[in-house]
Amino acid sequence: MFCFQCQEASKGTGCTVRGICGKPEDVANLQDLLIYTIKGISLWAVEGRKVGVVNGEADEFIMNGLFATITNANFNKNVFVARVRKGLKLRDTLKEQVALAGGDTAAVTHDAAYFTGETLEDFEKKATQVGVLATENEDVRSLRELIIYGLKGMAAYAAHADNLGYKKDEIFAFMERALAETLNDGLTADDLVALTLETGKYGVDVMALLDEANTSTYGNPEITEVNIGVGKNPGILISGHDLKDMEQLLEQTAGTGVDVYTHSEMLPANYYPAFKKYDHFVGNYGNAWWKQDKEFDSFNGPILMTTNCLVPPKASYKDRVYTTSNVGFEGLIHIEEDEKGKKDFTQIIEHAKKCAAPVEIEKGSIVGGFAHHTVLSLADKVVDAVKSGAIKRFFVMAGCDGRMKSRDYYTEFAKQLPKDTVILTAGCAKYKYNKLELGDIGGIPRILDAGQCNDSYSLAVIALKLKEVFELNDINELPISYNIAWYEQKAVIVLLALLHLGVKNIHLGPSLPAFLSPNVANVLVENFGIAPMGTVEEDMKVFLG
Ligand code: FSO
Ligand code: SF4
Repeated sequence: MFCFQCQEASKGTGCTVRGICGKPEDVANLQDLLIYTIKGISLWAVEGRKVGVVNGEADEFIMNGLFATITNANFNKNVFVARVRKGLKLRDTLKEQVALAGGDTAAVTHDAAYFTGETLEDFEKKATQVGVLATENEDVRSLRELIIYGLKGMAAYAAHADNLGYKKDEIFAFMERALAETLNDGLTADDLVALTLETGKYGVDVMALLDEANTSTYGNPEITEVNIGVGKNPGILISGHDLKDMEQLLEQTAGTGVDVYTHSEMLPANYYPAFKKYDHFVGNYGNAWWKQDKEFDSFNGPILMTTNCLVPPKASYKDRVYTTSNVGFEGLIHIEEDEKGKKDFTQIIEHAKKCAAPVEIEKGSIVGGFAHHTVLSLADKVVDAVKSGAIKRFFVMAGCDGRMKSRDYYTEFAKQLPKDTVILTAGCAKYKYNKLELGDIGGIPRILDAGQCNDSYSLAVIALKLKEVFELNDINELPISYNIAWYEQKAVIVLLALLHLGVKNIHLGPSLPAFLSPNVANVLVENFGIAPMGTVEEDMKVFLG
């Protein structure tokens, strides 16, 4: 195996025996083969679109396949074997559709569009030939993977929007074109850089689409005080990012005597008006994903993982973890949806009834809900505070949290920020500082949490609005600095989206991606001023002059 897609890539170069995330070698290889299969489907999808063939099933298969290979999403070998098998069938159906519609089938020559296999042995053999290292030139490999990881993040966000009935054909068409181009040996490094930036453009589009899906379905997030203590009833803990799952779980648990708590990236569900009507929605339990090995233990009740980040579960709570959608782990019960998009959570609810109430690990509350609608409704106040000098600078500290000790930097950075600065956050990165007492500036809290990592879109909307209000020509003239923490591939699409919007001088930590070759890293440094995280003191000087 060779995998270097996340921030924890072994030795800063790549995992070669078993992932630091716990992904075993056979699963890593089968994920490579699924990506290769998806590229093959994409070759036909691109050709098909030229003659009016659009296959919705293939679009969804590609989206979900990308999503399932994101770090900490799916560790189940059987899922990948089944998906490769299904993918090959879909690919061949699409090929026939293209031929029937008079498409240029001879134009498609790549092996990914034709290879065959049926048994596990066939797949395992093929998988070793089509992984990341199959691209020999390290710069081309780096750019191809940068694009693919951006697409994985894009696919995750597209999938959440799709679950709420929002989709855009342009986004599927782009994913397919970009995937097909990662097999094109005729592209130059410059072509691939251009495609990387274009990926950022569609990153903005997909986050806007998901924002529309979430806010039209559940209302605009509101300023909310979220309880972090516990009640007396048994509870179900829901983690991941999918709000449709959240809605269905709340509906089905109402009146059962079972409470619902959010974990990690589901915390922002507390900010949506549609979910506030449920009295048994108690609040948030615990912290970012990587603390689940302790927090799932003390929670006592069942846990529903709607997306990443799943950590291979410990024996002490393994029988209480349920998965759904693209999450998977051998031995855990997986909840499927029916044809109408409904999921039956009865067995989780019945399981919860037999469990003790959660052990209280924290008390009190945290405040969030500062997505674009709320912040823009406070725009006058914010603008006045900037004009009067009460707020000197904003720090966008969005992204991910993770278990590396070096991430303590972000806690320290937040603590040392001058009192006339405000942190704008989104994603699980917030858990590094969202329980600090940083106070407020004239009633504006010094930490404004917009929501999940996809709600980084909100931060971009806020920045663009401020640029307009202050009549600036360039988003970089705003008093906003970007100190982003990344971990997995959703952070890659967020980063590419910010680059597309013209944001410069982003600091990225706790380490630069292993998949950036020295030359590609240089392109990012020279054209966008991307810089690695330094020490808190050094960075504070750089940001504050
Ligand atoms: Fe975190 Fe995991 Fe949202 Fe990621 S829970 S690390 S960027 O999956 O998606 O922020
Ligand atoms: Fe290693 Fe990250 Fe890949 Fe897991 S996802 S195998 S930790 S690089």
